[in-house]
Amino acid sequence: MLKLYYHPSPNPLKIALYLEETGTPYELIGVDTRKGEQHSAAFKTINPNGKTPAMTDGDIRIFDSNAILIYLAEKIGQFVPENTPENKAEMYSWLMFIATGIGPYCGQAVHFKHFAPEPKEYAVNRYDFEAWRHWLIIEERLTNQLYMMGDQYTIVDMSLWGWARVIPFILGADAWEKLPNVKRWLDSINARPAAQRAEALKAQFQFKTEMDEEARKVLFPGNARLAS
Ligand SMILES: N[C@@H](CCC(=O)N[C@@H](CS)C(=O)NCC(=O)O)C(=O)O
Repeated sequence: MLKLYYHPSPNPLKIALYLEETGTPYELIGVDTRKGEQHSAAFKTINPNGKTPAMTDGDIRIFDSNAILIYLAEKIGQFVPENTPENKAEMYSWLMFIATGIGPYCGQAVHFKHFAPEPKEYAVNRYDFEAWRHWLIIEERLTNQLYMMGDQYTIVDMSLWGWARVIPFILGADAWEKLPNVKRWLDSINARPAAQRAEALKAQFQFKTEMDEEARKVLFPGNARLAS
């Protein structure tokens, strides 16, 4: 059976959504990243990068959320557009845009706005600007179509959904005023029973929620260099 190594955060949620949408049986294994479980030797044999999500399929291991989505889509064959060169070019382009743009810039925007010490004005400005720039490209894309690939709901939407759920935390409470088409698209996915099941998975665990000294140490290990 597939095993999903999971924490209730944007990247693992993408995979949970795909599995729930397709009704694929899987075992859910919690990785409490605020307690540092992502750094264990056992977990790093599955994801050498020490981050969630990761997955095993028998003896096969897969890590990095969009790689997992592509692997699952090829294995299960659902929520992918018709297999044409044009569709594949478009799908891979948006998946990479999300993996290399939306994810990292949103992650850093959250880090500098909510967790970094002062002075941070330069970094907040840079990452807020870039996170906005990426989301405004998505806003444009969704202006005249229902989903990222057109009329069809696909793994590109699922990948984006992981981050879109937390846009107010990333961009600010008034972000939806400038992203009405992203909001319309997000509401349509949030209304899906599979999205609600994916969101509810966290109730199976008691993940640490405090961002205390221990959590900062394991989530931001680079800070140790500043103290020395
Ligand atoms: N590129 C990776 C990024 C994974 C990632 O940053 N995961 C976060 C949760 S959304 C995590 O595990 N953070 C814990 C840490 O950085 O120690 C992916 O798309 O899967």
